[in-house]
Formats: sequence, C-alpha cells, structure tokens
Amino acid sequence: MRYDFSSYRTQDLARKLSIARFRPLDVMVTGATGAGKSTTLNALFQRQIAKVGAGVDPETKELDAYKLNDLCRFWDTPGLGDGVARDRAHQQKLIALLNKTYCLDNQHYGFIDLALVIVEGANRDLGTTIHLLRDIIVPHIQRERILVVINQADVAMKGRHWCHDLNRPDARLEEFLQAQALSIQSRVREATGVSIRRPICYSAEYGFGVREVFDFIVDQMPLKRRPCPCA
Ligand SMILES: Nc1nc2c(ncn2[C@@H]2O[C@H](COP(=O)(O)OP(=O)(O)OP(=O)(O)O)[C@@H](O)[C@H]2O)c(=O)[nH]1
Ligand SMILES: [Mg+2]
Repeated sequence: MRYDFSSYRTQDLARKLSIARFRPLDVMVTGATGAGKSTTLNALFQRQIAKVGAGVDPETKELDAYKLNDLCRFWDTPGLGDGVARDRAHQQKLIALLNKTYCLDNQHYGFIDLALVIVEGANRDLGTTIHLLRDIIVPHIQRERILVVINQADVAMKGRHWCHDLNRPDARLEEFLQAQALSIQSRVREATGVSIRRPICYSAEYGFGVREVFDFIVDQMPLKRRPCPCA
C-alpha cells in the first residue's frame, strides 16, 4: 500500500510540534555513499525529488532541503566514503548543518531535530557508518535524536529470499533482518558507547517498510526543542 506521507499523521506531528514549539521538524538524512538516502527521500515523497546515483560515483554533493509539508522537512546530505579530500568537505557540511541554530524569544536552539542515519542492509562493513556516528553525529547532537535505519532489505541476502510477488521478505530473510538490526545495534554501542533504538529494516526501492521508517521518526521525535549546540 502506498501512503501519502505529506498528509500522514499530520495531527500527531502538529500536536507534538505545538508542545515543542518548533516547526517544522527538521530531519538530517545521512549515511555512507550509496546507502540510499536520496532513494529514501523519493520513497517518502512518492516522486523523484532527489537525484539517485545511477553509476559507480557518489551522487549527492551538497545539502538539499525538501519540505514534505508545513510540519516536516528533510535534509539530503552527501554520503561519506567519497575519498579523503571530498569526505573532509562533506564532513564540514554535515557539522555546519548540525551546528546551525535558530533564534526564538532571544534564545538559540539547534536547527536539526533528528539525525536519520541510513545503513545499507547488505553491507557487513560498518566502518564508514561508525566513523560518521562516532566522529560527526554523536559529538554534535543528543543521543536520543539519533535514529539508525537499515535500507536495501530486498538485497540483504544478495537478493535471495525477497518475495517479489508479495513485495516483502520471506520468513528466512525476515529472520536475517531482525538479526542484522540487533547486530548493528550492539556494534554501534560497542564502537560509540551509544545505545540506539533497534533499527527499522526497509527497502526504499520497493517501498517496503517506508511507513515504519516515517512512524519511527514521528514516534521518536523529542518533544523539547534542541538546546543550542554551542551551549
Ligand atoms: N535494491 C535496492 N537498491 C537501492 C535501494 N535504495 C537505494 N538503492 C540503489 O542504491 C544506489 C544508490 O542510491 P542513492 O539513493 O543515490 O544513495 P545515496 O545514499 O543518496 O548516495 P550518495 O548521494 O552518493 O551519498 C542507487 O542505484 C539506488 O537505486 C533499495 O532499497 N534496494
Ligand atoms: Mg544521494
């Protein structure tokens, strides 16, 4: 089933935002190059808003903001793993976005409310993701504002056990994905000291689990405004 996320759970979002007194919700979408950040945005917006990589080269080079509605905005970012010099430049852009503030009633607050970290389900090597979390995200945003999700569920077992007719994983792949989520959760804890919530597994390409990713964002968004990162 396809959802129109621009009108999905808007009452929940509006209620939470009115408690927190910030709007819209700003979500930074990040992860290694090729994890599927841009594809995830296209799945959430149900149209091609962000350019997806078609070849071997990393695609997104700059920060791009996409407003889903008046309540929610997503920031597509360049992925790390793009070579040392370019990674340094990307890293600076990510840190600048995490350090961006807004002013309300003479108080400064952190602009980005949540960091959504996308991991590629088929990839056992978490090196780039751990570097991103440990050295860029964790030092700049509160832990409860970090959500990790696992994309490319369809090819997690090299494309085996994905039921194309049902557009979902079979029982074997489902089991694998659950184990993958637990493994990533504990590897992130070991490497960064941060206990993340159990990641949601989904496939941006096939639209499987995208609603759960959106629910994860709405359910886990903190009710308080984010303190100024420089405080
Ligand atoms: N099979 C499969 N392929 C996917 C999925 N999500 C993304 N892809 C493919 O992975 C490749 C990279 O996707 P992008 O969305 O461009 O990845 P990105 O994270 O934005 O990459 P950068 O912009 O380079 O950082 C493209 O060929 C996508 O079609 C998925 O859920 N399943
Ligand atoms: Mg991209």
